[in-house]
Amino acid sequence: MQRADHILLPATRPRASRCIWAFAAVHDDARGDVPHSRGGPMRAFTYAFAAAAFTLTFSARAQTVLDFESGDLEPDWLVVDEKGANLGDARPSTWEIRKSAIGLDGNAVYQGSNIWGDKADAMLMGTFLLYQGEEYIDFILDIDVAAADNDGMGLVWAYTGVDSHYRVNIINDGWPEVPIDGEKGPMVIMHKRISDDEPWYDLLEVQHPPDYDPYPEGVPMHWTLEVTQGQFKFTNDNGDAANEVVIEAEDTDYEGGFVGIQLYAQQSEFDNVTIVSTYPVDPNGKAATSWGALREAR
Ligand SMILES: [Ca+2]
Ligand SMILES: [Ca+2]
Ligand SMILES: [Ca+2]
Repeated sequence: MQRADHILLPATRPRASRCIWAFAAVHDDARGDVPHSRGGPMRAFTYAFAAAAFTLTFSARAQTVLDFESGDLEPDWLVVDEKGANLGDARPSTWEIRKSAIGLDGNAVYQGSNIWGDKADAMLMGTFLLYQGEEYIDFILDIDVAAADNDGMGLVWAYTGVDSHYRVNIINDGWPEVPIDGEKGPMVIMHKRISDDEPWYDLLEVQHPPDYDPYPEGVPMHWTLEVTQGQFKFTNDNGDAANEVVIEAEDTDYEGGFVGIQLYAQQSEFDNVTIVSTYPVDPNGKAATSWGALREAR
């Protein structure tokens, strides 16, 4: 039991993890309640029930669903804006939870400022919203999205600092104006953050039209990010208003960290963030970065 605790329980327990242990308890009770059964229907039922409970335990264990219905960003989420020197429009971000105005599911998280950077407009940057409940190594993240503007929006993962993470962004407008890596919108682009000053990001992969289909504004979309052993795959269904966008890249130095959202001059809503860890053991015991250290470094 000691070993199971160590492997299965995250340092910070999301609600989903508590469900797991409820299922596990049911499993144990089911075995204990029929000590005199020696076969027949009751025994078959017991095994079937135990198997079902195990399946539920296994599938429910690693899933976290964040639907914003509580109305509070804290304690699950942390806002991080780029430092002033990395911003061309430094108005602070305005992440808030509101009743969706762009067709998402009840309450959604919305960012309404036009914060963007850097000053020379050489790289897409701006603001992050980070899920601080758990760190992830291999995972599948699903999220509902709706954009009210045509600028940069995307996901970050393996976030251990503003200067250390991976990200994917989609943008329909023609920015950045003087791209340091030569890539400007419209595009879908995947990067690895390597520094807090120029050049900020290493290019991993990029697609422009006609390979990249610009996203619809004001239409709910669904994004999926799959990360497995340093292989990254991002999919945007484009709300069935345009062709699906798929981009893939890899990095053999990949380790893991926190996940979140990143925006550049974009006002948009997000909802139903669903994260399933596909890593064989809980990553929290292995991750080098504590959230406290991350907070200090922001
Ligand atoms: Ca919601
Ligand atoms: Ca624009
Ligand atoms: Ca804008």
